[in-house]
Amino acid sequence: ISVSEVHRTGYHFQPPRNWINDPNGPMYYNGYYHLFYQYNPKGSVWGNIVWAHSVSKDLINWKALEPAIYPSKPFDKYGCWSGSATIVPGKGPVILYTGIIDEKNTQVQVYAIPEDPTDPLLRKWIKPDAINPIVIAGQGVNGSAFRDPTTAWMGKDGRWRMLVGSRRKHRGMAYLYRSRDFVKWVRAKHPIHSKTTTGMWECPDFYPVSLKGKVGLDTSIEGNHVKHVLKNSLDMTRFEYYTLGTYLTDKDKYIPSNTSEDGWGGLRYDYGNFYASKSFFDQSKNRRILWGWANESDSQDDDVKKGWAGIQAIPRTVWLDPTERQLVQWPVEELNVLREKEVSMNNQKLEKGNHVEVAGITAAQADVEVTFSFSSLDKAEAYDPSWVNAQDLCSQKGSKVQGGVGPFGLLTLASENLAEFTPVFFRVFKAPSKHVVLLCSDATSSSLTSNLYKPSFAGFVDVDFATKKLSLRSLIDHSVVESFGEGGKTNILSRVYPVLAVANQANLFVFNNGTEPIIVENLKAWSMKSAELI
Ligand code: DQQ
Repeated sequence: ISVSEVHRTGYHFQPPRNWINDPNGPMYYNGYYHLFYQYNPKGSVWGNIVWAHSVSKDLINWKALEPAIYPSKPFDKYGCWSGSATIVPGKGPVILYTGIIDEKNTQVQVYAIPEDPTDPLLRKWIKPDAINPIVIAGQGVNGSAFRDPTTAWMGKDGRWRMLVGSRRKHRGMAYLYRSRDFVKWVRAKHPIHSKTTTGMWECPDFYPVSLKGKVGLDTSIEGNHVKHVLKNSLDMTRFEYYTLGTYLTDKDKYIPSNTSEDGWGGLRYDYGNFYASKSFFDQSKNRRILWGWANESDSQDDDVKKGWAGIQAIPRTVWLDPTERQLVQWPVEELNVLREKEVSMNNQKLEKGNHVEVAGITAAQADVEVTFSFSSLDKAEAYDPSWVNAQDLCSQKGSKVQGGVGPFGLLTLASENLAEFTPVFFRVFKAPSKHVVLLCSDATSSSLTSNLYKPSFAGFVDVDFATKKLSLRSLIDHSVVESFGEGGKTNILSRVYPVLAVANQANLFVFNNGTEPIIVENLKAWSMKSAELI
């Protein structure tokens, strides 16, 4: 296998070649899922941005069509940047996206509709000249920081609303626009929300979640039985955060609840490489699905050599945790159709320093689900209250640093002699009145190659320890380790580029490096078939 192929994904979405970034305008319409995404048709670095287009019946196997939206008009001559789809009753799908009109990256919002609404694949899109651009920055708005319109929702007053991401100096904000006909949009006096010091809000997303159960809701649903989610992508760190809160519909204001931190330290969908995400309501299965882009973490030179860069994370169903303090995510159920050979491990005890191989599957392209248990928390290390940043803590206390309860978990993409491995593990600490659980996906030892970004990604896990168990699922795919802790409460996607632990030279282990013995109660692992990505 050539260098360019060995790290290609088998079931995470990527096109045959070239650069990709943000997922755009995802929707389900007339029997097909549509995924558009930011794409450079001319190379494997960012530039020449168009909306590439793929369709699927199951969110896993995709067929690429011609780019749907590309520079063709004065209002998008310099690029067709991110945006969203809204299915407008009686009208069909409408896409709103950001057009770049000059070399200074001045941004306007553009309206596009299918040329032939009866084409089930929605191949051709038109941008009516008479109405475009539908929104320009206007007075007091920073025209080079004015982009990424959301899916629109309709209020009780019959008017549509949508958000556009922006900033005023260092204050991040989401402007609110209203329209009666989806064509003429008027900016509301106040942004729906803003926050000091976060910098630009890219790719805002705003939607309701049900207080009960996992069902997803149409974006226009409002009322006492829902909370709202506002997510923003911060270009200064390439991290996203979200808050849960209340949408005051009479004032068109969003108020984050006091359980979600609003700002840099806020809740994250993913504590790893996951950016510019966007959700949509899948009316065929009544669920809300989240897409996110996972950038490369090798060098730009490597990307040029490979001829490709960027993947999409596995689409995730998203719902509100019963505690109402956070969201929960889980890979869409359709992914399971790729599960092939299955192996399992039951009641395997791991003493301090043990690692045990999970043999018999294609460890470089696999899905693993595991539940660990332990009989006591007494040996948990003391938690130092100054440890507020999970990633710093993980880089200090990696998998090789012995602990009390943990580190324990998986060694993914491991070479035989462990010269390379990407550990995904838990570590439990004892604070005065509670336990603090850290989930870490540490790329430090993932590759013998040196000029790679190898962060110790980590997040805290909000758990109830009544059961003394912790569960983990990891989707391993050559250069991707995408993990879901405690049923999807804390999730981390890492991009890694091993040189030894590739193809059939990759191995998978369970391990424990804490003094408290750990039981692998139940582990199931599957070789994964490749998705059709044609
Ligand atoms: N990517 C797009 C922008 C967006 C950014 C350009 C986020 O519309 O703000 O490719 O990754």
